[in-house]
Amino acid sequence: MGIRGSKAKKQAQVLMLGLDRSGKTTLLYKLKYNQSVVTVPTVGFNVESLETDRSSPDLTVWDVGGQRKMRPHWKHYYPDTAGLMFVVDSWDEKRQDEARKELHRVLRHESLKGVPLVILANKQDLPGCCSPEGLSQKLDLKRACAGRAWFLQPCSAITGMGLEEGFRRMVYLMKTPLGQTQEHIKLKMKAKGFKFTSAKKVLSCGS
Ligand SMILES: Nc1nc2c(ncn2[C@@H]2O[C@H](COP(=O)(O)OP(=O)(O)OP(=O)(O)O)[C@@H](O)[C@H]2O)c(=O)[nH]1
Ligand SMILES: [Mg+2]
Repeated sequence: MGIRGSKAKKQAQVLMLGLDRSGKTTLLYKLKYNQSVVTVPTVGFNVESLETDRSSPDLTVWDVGGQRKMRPHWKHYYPDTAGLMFVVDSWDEKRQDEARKELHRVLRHESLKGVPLVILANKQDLPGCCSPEGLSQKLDLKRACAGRAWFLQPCSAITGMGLEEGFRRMVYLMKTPLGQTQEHIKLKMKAKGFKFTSAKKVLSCGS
């Protein structure tokens, strides 16, 4: 842990879930180190700290393995979650129904009631991938996300496109009262300059 002045900055816990191979670990390390890492399926979790600007809490991001055998353990990470990110493979159409079921199951959990959600529509670099609008319909987001602040962010963990924006939107949603429309959020985000300044590895386990 580094020393960063006399007053410790607040930390907010962000839980990142999604099916196996959706790209969670790849995107976390791309965002943090701007490096494309070769991943293996995460057994357990990775956790990284991301620093934000002075007016926002730093983020502790938990990347939990998404294989079937890992999913019963997801609930142990729910307490103290300030923001939920759900990563979906936009290219692998065959698994989008499975992704929808898992997402809806997660959102029904009492501990995550009202927690803001950012869906990361990953792998947008692949030709023929599902559009964000198409994915929104396939995941039935409007219905499943009623009662919580949410945003769907297209991204690619390989090129880095949309990653910072996705986490920026998460910070924004955590600070914004419910009831704001997606368009309103887009407009506000354009006007705001928010940057991750640096990031520090806290602990890595699993993969
Ligand atoms: N083309 C492309 N490939 C990606 C992208 N993101 C991840 N991948 C690839 O998808 C595979 C799975 O990525 P991981 O990051 O290990 O997936 P994960 O969600 O962490 O999987 P689990 O740990 O099993 O839950 C790897 O071969 C990545 O290189 C992307 O945006 N575009
Ligand atoms: Mg992983």
